[in-house]
This record gives sequence, structure tokens and C-alpha cells, in this order.
Amino acid sequence: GEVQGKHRTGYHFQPLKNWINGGSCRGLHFPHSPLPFQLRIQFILRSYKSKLAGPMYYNGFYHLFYQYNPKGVVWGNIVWAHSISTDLINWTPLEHAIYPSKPLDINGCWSGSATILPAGNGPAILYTGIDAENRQVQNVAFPKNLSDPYLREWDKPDYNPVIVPDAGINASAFRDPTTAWTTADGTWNVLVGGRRKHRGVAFLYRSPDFANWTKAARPLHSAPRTGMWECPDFFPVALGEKKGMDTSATGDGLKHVLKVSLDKTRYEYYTVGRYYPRRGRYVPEKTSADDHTGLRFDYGNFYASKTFFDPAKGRRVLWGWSNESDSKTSDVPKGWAGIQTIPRVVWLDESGEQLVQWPVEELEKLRGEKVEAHNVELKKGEHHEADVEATFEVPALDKAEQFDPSWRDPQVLCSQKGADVSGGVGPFGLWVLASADREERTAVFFRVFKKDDGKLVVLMSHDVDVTNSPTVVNMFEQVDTSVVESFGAGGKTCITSHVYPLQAVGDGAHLYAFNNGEATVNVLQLEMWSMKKPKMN
Ligand code: DQQ
Repeated sequence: GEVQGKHRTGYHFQPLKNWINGGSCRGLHFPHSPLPFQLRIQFILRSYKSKLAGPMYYNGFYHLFYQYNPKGVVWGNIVWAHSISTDLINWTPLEHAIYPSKPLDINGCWSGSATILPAGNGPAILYTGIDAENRQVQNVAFPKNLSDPYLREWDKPDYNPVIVPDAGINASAFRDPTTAWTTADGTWNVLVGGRRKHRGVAFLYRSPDFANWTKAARPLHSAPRTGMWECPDFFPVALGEKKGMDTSATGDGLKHVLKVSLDKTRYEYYTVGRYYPRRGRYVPEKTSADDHTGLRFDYGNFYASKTFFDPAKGRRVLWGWSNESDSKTSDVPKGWAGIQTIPRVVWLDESGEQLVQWPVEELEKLRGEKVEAHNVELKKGEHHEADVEATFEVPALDKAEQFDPSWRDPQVLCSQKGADVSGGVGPFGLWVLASADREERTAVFFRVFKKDDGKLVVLMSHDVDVTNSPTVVNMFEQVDTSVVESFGAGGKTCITSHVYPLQAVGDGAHLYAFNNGEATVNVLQLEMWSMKKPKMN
């Protein structure tokens, strides 16, 4: 692991305040506990300022469009900035793709999505314009010149806006069109996020030609008391296969996923369900809680995510935006900042009930020197310096603590049973971004419990322990942010955290394996690589 120093100008810093107030402990249960415990942890490089608008792959290039304020350090003046890449890792910036230019988007070009049109007709972008009356309207844009491999310039046809809020729609809660998909007769379908009182809504619109859109009689889906649904994402996933599917794919061998970003709580949840194209309805399965208590892509700092189908590698790629806080008072000292997480491949788990995520393989290009450790035995209280793909094995589980059925919220449990609270089986795991004296450290760890029926429950957590005080923001000018992204249980449980160490930076950043539980744990394998710097804009 490596903490990157400041690597380009115009790079704003983030204070400690919000991150510390934001809670440092997160976790959850794995419904099915796999053994041995596999864990992949990444210290990733800060990659982008600001948040995602719409990613896509077209003609050999990955395009990242993101919400950006060219004028200042706070959210505002939103345009679609544009970078391209051939490998999702090294990025080249281009001129802004979409920016306020007409009454239909003069107050901002907000989130949306790209759709690749069939028959060589290139990509189209649907995005939310904030119009001259401050209404949220949906506009379409096309590349000015399809033979430009970079697709630098985008045109907004005069027939825009293509979707306006009708009398039944709240014009300030109507945004973020999805990637469009086709149904049987070639009809286009798209979702727009919204809210009716406290009910979150995914409005459905249909079009024969991508230009004329009509609202369906009923929304595709909605759920009570979830508030505004921002950045909806709706896509098919293959049954029993890792391969990704085009957004328009249909058939028996698939299910659908609906993800929404909750403005109210600033986190995302998804359901797995069935899509009925003719009825224009999506029905989550019983195993998918649909009241925002269910599954999340990530239990850490992760929002406004999007997926896209990558035909070059036959995979669906998920990208999230990670930011500390949306509050203006903190944005000012912190600067306009935010991170795109490393893109993750996403597919349906064998159970067909939840998604699995794993960082794109291209990330491995950045791997430098490798360090390996095998079969290290960790007795209680022991720690070994190492640096990160780790596999732990617990030979005997009889010391597992009893699971109290009243424990409902893994985050609460995690805050009571942190990495230093000794237990039966676990806590064991890794301290990352740790100073040599381990005063500063972020624990990524497991703890195993036994239920009355003999089943095991595993808690995976991040526990951040940074000794510096939030009042010394100015001292950190030289230090870059680090992000810890963890993928547990082969990618079923993901946690993203921001960590702001004072000592544990550069050569001062260490990694240790630790065990604070009674049961001995074997580190079957621990591999670690230093990470090289990509070309980042
Ligand atoms: N941010 C965008 C909106 C979206 C929200 C504006 C997500 O389109 O709803 O920058 O954080």
C-alpha cells in the first residue's frame, strides 16, 4: 500500500472534520458465511474531482463524464466534464462535453446517462437540464462528429427538452435519466428519478425514436418513505454467469437490478427482481428488502453510482462517487473534491439474490513490487508486519461468541465490538495505513459469531483510529487523501472509507495482520503490491 502525495496542481484538500464526525465504523453480516475468509483491500489513488454523470464505452475508448464546477470550490455551475481512457486506469482530459448554453439547461447540466444507439448510430446522452425557470427537464445530446474518435463536441438538437415535468410531477424532484433500453418492437424506455411526497419514484418514459418521449401510465417502480430517488440505475444480470449483459437484453436467463441513491440518507440501495417489459413494471424479489434496509453496493462512502455495459470485455462495470459530505460549510474549506472509486465489475452471485463486485482487472497493471507471506499463524494478541489480498483460515470455530438475535444493525454492533475489543473468533484482520507505533491505524477485520441454530454470522468492519485532531487542517497540505476499499466474501460485501493519517503516510505507512480473538487464525496467504501512479488527467 502506498499513500500518494500531492500529484497535480489544482488539487484541493479535504479536512478531517466531516470524516471524523461521519462515523468511523461500518460493518455488516454476511448472510452466508464462507470459509476461509477472503479479503481484498486496496489503497487506491485519488482519481477524480467531483462526481459521476455517465460512463460509457464506444469504439475503443472508455468515456467518463462527470459533474464538475469549473468556476469554484463549492457545488454549482455544473457541467459535464469529460475524460477518456483505453484501460479505465490512465485518463486523458478533454474539453467539457455538455455545459449550459440554452434556456433548457442554462442553470446547470446535471446527471444523466449515455446510451449506445444500435446500427452504428453512435452514442446519445440524456441528461437533466436546469432550465431558465429552474425546472428539471430532460435533454438529449449527440456527438457533433461521429468520426471524431474522442467525441469531443456534443450537439443539443432544437427539439429539446425531450421530457418536461407534467402537472403531476414535482419539477424540483425529477432528474438523472438512466441509460435507455429497447423492448420487443424496438421501443426505447428510460427512467427518470423522482419523488411524490415521501415516496421515491422511478418514472418510466417511452419513445419510438429517442426524440419523442411519452410518460407510461405507471412508474416502473416506487417505494414508500424512501424520499427522492437520485441516479436510478436499472440493468439486467445473467443467472449463474459472471458475464455482463447489454442494458436491452431480455430472456429467461436473467434477472434485473434496480439501484437508487437516496437523497435523504445519502446512501444507495438495490433490489434484485423481475422486469415485465410489456407491463412496464419491475417487481423486487421477496429476498430483496425494498424499504432502504436492504442491500447496498457499498457500506461505506459511496454514492451516485452508475453501471455501464462494456462490450469489449463482456462485463458490466460499476462506478461510484465517494465524497465526505455534501454540506456547503465543509465544502468551502475542503475545496471541490470527491473521488471516483476504482471501477468494479458487477455480477449476480450464485444464490441469485445479491450482487458481487470486484475491481477491474486492469488495476493490476499498476501493481509494482510484490510481497508475499504464506501460512503465518496468528495467536491472540499477535501482530505481524506485512503489507493486499489476504486469505485467513480459522481452524476451529468453537470459540465463536454467541450471536444475540436482538442485534439488528451491523454498524451499531461494529461500534460496540471494535477491532480492539477481544473476542472468541476474531476480531482478526489487517491494520492498514498504520504508523510504525500503530498509534494510527485502520482496522479491516472480521469477527465470527454463532447463532442458536449453529449457523455462523460474520461481521466485517472498518475501524478507523487516527490520533490527529480535526482542528489542524492546515498542516495537511502535503498529504493526500487515501481511500480504503475492501471487498469481503469474494466481493459480496464492500466498504469504502476515507482515511486521513498524519504519520502513516508514504514510507511511514505500514500494514499488519492482527488477531485479538481467542481462536488461532492462519493467514493462508497475504500478497501485497506497491501501486504505481497512473496517468491521471
Ligand atoms: N447530483 C446531481 C444531480 C443528482 C445529484 C447534480 C446526485 O443530478 O441528483 O450535480 O448527488
